[in-house]
Amino acid sequence: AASGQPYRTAFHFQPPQNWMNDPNGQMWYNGVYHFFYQHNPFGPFFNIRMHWGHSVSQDLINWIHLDSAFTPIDPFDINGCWSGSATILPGNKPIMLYTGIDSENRQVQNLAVPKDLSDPYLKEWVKHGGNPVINLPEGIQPDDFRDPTTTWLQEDGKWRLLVGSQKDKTGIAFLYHSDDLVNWSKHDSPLHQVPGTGIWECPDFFPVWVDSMNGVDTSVMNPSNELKHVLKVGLQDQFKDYYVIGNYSPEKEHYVPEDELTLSSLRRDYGRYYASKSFFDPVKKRRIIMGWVHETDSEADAIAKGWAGVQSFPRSIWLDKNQKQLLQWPIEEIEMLHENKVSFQNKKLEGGSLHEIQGITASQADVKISFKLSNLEEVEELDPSWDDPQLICTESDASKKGKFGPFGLLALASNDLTEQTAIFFRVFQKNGRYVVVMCSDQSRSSTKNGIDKTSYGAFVDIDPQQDEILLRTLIDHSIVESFGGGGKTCITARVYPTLAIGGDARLFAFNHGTESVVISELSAWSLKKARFNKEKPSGVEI
Ligand code: DQQ
Repeated sequence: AASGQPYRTAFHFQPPQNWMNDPNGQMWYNGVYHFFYQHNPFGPFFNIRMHWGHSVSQDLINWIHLDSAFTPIDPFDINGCWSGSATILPGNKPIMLYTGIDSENRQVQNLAVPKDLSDPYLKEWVKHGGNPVINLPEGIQPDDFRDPTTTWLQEDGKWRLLVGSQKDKTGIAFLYHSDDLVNWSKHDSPLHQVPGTGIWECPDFFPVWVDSMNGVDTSVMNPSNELKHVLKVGLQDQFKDYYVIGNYSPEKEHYVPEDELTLSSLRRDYGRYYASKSFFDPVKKRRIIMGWVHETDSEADAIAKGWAGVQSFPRSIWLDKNQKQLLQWPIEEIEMLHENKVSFQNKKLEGGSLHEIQGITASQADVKISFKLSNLEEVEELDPSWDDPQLICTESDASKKGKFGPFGLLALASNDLTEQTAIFFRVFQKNGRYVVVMCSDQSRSSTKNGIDKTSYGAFVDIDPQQDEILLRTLIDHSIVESFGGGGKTCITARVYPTLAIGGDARLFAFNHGTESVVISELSAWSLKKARFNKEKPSGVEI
């Protein structure tokens, strides 16, 4: 981190400066990954007149920043180029659909295509002359209609897409059909809707294999029930992404989730994370998602920093073997940045002890740790009224001694531990079953005031008698992104240490429970800095 900029990230995507929110239009095309994002190029704060920032990469690690792909200058988007998605058409032709806020402040959906398919970076985009291609439906408020998904093609030759909306607080994913991607008609019934959830932002709808970690392209059919479909929506009122897993039949245009979408539905991340979007990577046959990690400091802080907003590290995403939830894992390319590996095995962490993980750069690291528990008969009963894991983590922070837990990592810790971001587990029993809670406690993350230091928490669906409790944490100066239970539960925290910065940050494994736990294995690496370069006008990388 440059002096005066201790919170710039080393390997999490950021634009050179100013505001960034949602990931948009990710795709792989002819050897290049494209990442677009909601961007205000004029300051480190949100402004409705959004542009589409654009960066390209060959490995999803090192990025080249290009000029904005879309600017709000046409009647159909003059008040903002909002979120949208890419589709690669048969014949290898990319298109983009995005929301424009038109000259009358209505949200409409627009189409754009690359100007020159032989430009490897697809720098210039041409907005379709007939925009908008989808107008505001009747009976919908002008600011309640946005964020088109990737389109998918089915056997009847028709393209489909979803647009997020609401009517009288019922969250809606409108379904549209088209033969030519230009003329769209709204299907009679939405793909899905749930009363009381408010507007659905940035819907993401995609198939997953029932028995493979591979990803699958959005248009793939489901002849022998080898696929399920995931619908993820962002609830603006909650500022949280939720998803359901279900069965989709394009013939009947019917989507039936296996569980209802509610405020206790599954989430891709239980921390600071929103507006996530996935895409299919044909090179490695995987589905990758990124999500917007918003600041938790103030607007004055943003102005002092000159920037606001980070993206989560790209994750592979697939269906768990139990078919009940998604699993996520940092993409393997992170290994390009690994250096200074330290590791050990079978180390007992007595109750009330700390073990420093030395030999790596603790402010820029990748840590994998697994805990083995025994004597689980001794586990505490979970208070039956404690059904909200976030509340458990808030009421029992990292300093509160339990029996099994808290144990985990103290990341971005200062010398005297006044600053620390604790990621930890507690194990309980309830009705004869074990319950594992994962927490990320930001309450001591910074000595600074005026920061939202909310603690996050979620259950991890594992049986600690059978399985070790795995934790992987990516630490990057001001972001701590954690994967519990091998990717079953993800929690991202945004933190601003004042002491635990750069070379002064330390990393510990800790056990603050009364029972000992065994670290069956630890591996940790320093991470090199990824390259983020601006393209020179000549087209040569600086
Ligand atoms: N952000 C965009 C909208 C979207 C929201 C505007 C979600 O298109 O609904 O920047 O964060």
